Amino acid sequence: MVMANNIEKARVLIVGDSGVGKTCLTHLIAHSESLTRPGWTVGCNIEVKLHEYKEGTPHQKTYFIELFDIGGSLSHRNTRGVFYTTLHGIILVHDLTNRKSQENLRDWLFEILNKDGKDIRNLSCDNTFDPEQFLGSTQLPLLVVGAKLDLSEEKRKSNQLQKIGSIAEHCGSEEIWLNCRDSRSFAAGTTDAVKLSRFFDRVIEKKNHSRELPNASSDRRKHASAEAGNKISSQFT
Ligand SMILES: Nc1nc2c(ncn2[C@@H]2O[C@H](COP(=O)(O)OP(=O)(O)OP(=O)(O)O)[C@@H](O)[C@H]2O)c(=O)[nH]1
Ligand SMILES: [Mg+2]
Repeated sequence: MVMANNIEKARVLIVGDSGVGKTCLTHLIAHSESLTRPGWTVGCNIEVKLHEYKEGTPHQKTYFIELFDIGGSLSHRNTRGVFYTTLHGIILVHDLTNRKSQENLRDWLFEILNKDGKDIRNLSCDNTFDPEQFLGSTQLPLLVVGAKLDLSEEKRKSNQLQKIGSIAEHCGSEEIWLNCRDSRSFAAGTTDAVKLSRFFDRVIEKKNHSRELPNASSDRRKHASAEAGNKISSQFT
């Protein structure tokens, strides 16, 4: 039997505006069940998911994915930076019935990357932060989740992700739309379950890669910072 403390860990941050559904989503991922009445998250709520890396291949290995579900309320803005120091992936969550919550994902990304990659701090005021370029060069895996699909008649009918102009398109990441209160949303074998599993595989690869090359990420960061400084970024929407 594998001892729990021999299992390696990788960490994913789950961010987005208050009330978009992060705690429901986190619970669903970790426990495969729905959570009907979550309270507002104060600080950070941590859940753990056992993930089979490269399941079904000779490289299969069990990992812990630590899910850091960050309270989205504005009042915690100044203190939540402590959670951004070690991370191997980010899930950006928005509410499909609230367009503003999608637009705000850019600010969330900036808040995290700015903390993690201190080199880009000075770019905050002159609008030159380009998340796509920065993410590309840090190779930090990203997943975008649109919650409350059950409440969005329009999105349910269209039955297709409209990625054009979205942050997922801009950053070249996958996007999932779902009802976080439906325990079947990540049922085995569904497209969304496969997307999530692939995302966690990339998170683990990111972790293993940064361990192998301890200096590489800071080199890349410097490079990204220099490049981002040369580029005027556009708005997402
Ligand atoms: N109908 C529906 N309700 C949802 C869904 N996801 C979340 N909710 C509800 O939305 C409310 C807020 O969800 P939370 O998961 O607490 O939101 P949060 O993003 O964690 O909010 P903070 O902790 O304040 O940052 C709760 O009442 C949930 O039950 C969904 O997919 N569909
Ligand atoms: Mg919460």
